[in-house]
Amino acid sequence: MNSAFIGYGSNLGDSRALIRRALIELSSYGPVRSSGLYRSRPVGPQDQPDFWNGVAQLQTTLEPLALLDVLQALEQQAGRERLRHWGERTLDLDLLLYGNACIQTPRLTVPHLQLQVRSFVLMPLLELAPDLAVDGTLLSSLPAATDSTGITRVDDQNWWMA
Ligand code: A4P
Ligand code: MG
Repeated sequence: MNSAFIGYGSNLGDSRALIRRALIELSSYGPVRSSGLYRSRPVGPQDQPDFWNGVAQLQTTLEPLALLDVLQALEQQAGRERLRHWGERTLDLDLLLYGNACIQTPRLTVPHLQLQVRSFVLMPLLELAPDLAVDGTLLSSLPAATDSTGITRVDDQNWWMA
């Protein structure tokens, strides 16, 4: 079994329902735990709605590229359209970490490139794994790990099971 951390985000449509459905479908590939649910102001273009964000941990035997296929299929199922870079979306699923793997292929970069600078990713991730380190750096020691500007935790870890 490998431990994968997946960042989820949505700011179009019925975001809570779309994320919940994706987490339930992910559960068919192994046990899933989620962080609490967060509301966050958009990073990137400001003329878009606030996001719903969180991180899920999946214990799975799926290999990284097979997992990316699953994540992209779930994005499609949620009616994802690629409108603009860092823009609005019904569902974004990013593979943040896959065990200790370091992957650089045209389709997949792991650890995720923006992981260390995004509070809306680090805060929920550290809820699930407070002692995580990447390349020898404790994620909890990064400035973005504690910068809660524009970010509010609005629900607990069981929010998607209710
Ligand atoms: N790809 C490479 N590595 C990965 C990976 N580790 N996980 C490739 C997932 N995909 C990966 O993704 C583009 C390509 O990246 C994929 O085809 C895949 O092969 P995309 O999601 O279609 O592209 P995008 O959305 O234009 O860019 P990107 O960089 O994924 O956007 P981000 O970084 O996900 O940013 N503000 C708040 N508050 N909350 C948010 O969730 N999200 C974004 C989107 C902007 N601002 C936000 C939020
Ligand atoms: Mg993405």
